[in-house]
Amino acid sequence: MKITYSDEHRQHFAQGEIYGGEFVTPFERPSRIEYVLRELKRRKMNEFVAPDKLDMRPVRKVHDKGFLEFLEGAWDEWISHGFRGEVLPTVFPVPGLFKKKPRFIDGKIGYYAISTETAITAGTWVAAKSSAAVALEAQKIVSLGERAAFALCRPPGHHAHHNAYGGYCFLNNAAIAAQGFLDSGATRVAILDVDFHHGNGTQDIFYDRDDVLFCSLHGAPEDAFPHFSGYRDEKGRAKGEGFNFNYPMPPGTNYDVWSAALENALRKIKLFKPDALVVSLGVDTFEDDPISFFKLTSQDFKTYGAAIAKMKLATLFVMEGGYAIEAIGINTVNVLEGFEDA
Ligand code: SP5
Ligand code: ZN
Repeated sequence: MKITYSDEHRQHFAQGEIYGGEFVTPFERPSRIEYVLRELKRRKMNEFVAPDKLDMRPVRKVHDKGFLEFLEGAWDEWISHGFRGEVLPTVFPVPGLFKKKPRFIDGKIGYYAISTETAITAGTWVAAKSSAAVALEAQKIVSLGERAAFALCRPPGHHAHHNAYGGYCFLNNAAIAAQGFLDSGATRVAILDVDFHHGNGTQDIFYDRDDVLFCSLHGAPEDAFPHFSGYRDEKGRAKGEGFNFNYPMPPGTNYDVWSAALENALRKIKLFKPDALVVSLGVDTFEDDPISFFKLTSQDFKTYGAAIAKMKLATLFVMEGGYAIEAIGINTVNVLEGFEDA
């Protein structure tokens, strides 16, 4: 299958995140993508396509105008105040505080951020736009008739809301691609999120809509980031009710349990009869992932790639998380190979 990719992801290389009270090198780093590229080449998956300049139209349909302006200008504004570190939130509105957008940069960061591990740096906006462009290019390839494509996106996207960033995500690449499918003539699009973390951003963006079905398999919010969403009773709102399915699972979840949830989600997707399927492909469900708690083996990734192929849908894989650096390539390409060999 064709793989879309841009070097511009390297423009986003934050130096630090707060983890366990320490300032550490972010788990989400440029080398993740190098490992995937290396493994793709090793297995002779060589059909790389560079993206066109980002079409902002689908981006503006899924993200808030003020939010996009904030992301674009945050670094310059930060620097203009004489700050010398990376852009990090220091304050958050809790429920009950009137949430009006502040004027000063610290207030705006807290207004738009969901968490602290996601630093904005000089190159973040360029990299975030290139990541969305990579997703949209792969969507175009599928809309033009290919059975499947892989968007090797970085930074990831599924934690980015209509008007919020965090969890290493700025623009919601999978949501933008789903919107791209609709704008290219699809009537219904399904999104299957297999990243270890709840796809809170994607859920937020499509929560009121019945043209995009969202199914997410993830670590239960009692124990896992993003902690405040991903419960089973979040089913959608208004017209969107019945078009959102969450599959929270506890620490230690292995493939027997995980694949039963996958089968259930695939049944919902089949009933929805989508014109295209977007897979938010995070491989942080791996047993050795440093920040997650599922127990999938490298072989399991191949097995579920094949299960997704059996849906016989036009399928777009969009890269999300995965932090067991050396295994990211093997596990990601196992999904793609399992899909292709099925
Ligand atoms: C795209 C994606 O996978 N984003 C994940 C962002 C997770 N950020 C916060 C993680 C906090 C993890 N705490 C784990 C304690 C485990 N020992
Ligand atoms: Zn994740």
